[in-house]
Amino acid sequence: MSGYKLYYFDTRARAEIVRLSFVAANMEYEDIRFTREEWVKEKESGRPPLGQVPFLVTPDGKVLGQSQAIMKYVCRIGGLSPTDSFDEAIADMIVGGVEDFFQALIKVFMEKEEAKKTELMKEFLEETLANRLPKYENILKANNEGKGFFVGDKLTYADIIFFDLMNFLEKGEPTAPKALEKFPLLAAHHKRVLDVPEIKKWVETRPKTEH
Ligand SMILES: N[C@@H](CCC(=O)N[C@@H](CS)C(=O)NCC(=O)O)C(=O)O
Repeated sequence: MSGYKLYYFDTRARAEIVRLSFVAANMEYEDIRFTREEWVKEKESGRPPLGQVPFLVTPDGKVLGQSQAIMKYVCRIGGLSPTDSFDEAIADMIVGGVEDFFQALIKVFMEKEEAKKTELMKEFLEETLANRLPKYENILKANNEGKGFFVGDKLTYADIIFFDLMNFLEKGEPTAPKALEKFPLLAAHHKRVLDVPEIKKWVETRPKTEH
């Protein structure tokens, strides 16, 4: 029986939350990075359930798509899921909010005209993100005065996905995201996640890619 296999391209983007979950849970997996040509063949094979990457193949050959579903599955079996039902709902609310950010960012990245792209990114940082971050600071503060993690008393996928979004905005540079400068609790939370030894080791040694 082989181990877990995660398939994606040679970028962080949608797969990084799964890679971070595997490393934080101390679970072995194979990080398989398709070239575009390999992906075309793989897609034609019909194996990816929704015709997309990332997808996961489990040791017993089951296949799962959608990055957030894979992240939650890995965290569930790796002990990084909330145990209380309401905490789980809060964690999922955080995941949904990060997806809102991602959708807004996709619009920025799809824009071909440079001037318009710069304008959209400015709008994303100064409006979309700036309006939402105080709300994330409040959510964090509501749990243990903001001294720990988003829910419960240990790292969960809610912390991982938020950490990864901030990394993404900093082009993969993990330390002190500029967006969190005015949010001391979120900035300290970011450092707390980065200081998880397995996460620190991974972000320091992972392949350097643009996205
Ligand atoms: N919501 C999906 C989005 C997946 C997605 O858009 N994947 C893109 C790469 S980021 C893809 O498969 N592109 C290749 C294709 O569609 O052929 C997720 O989070 O997994």
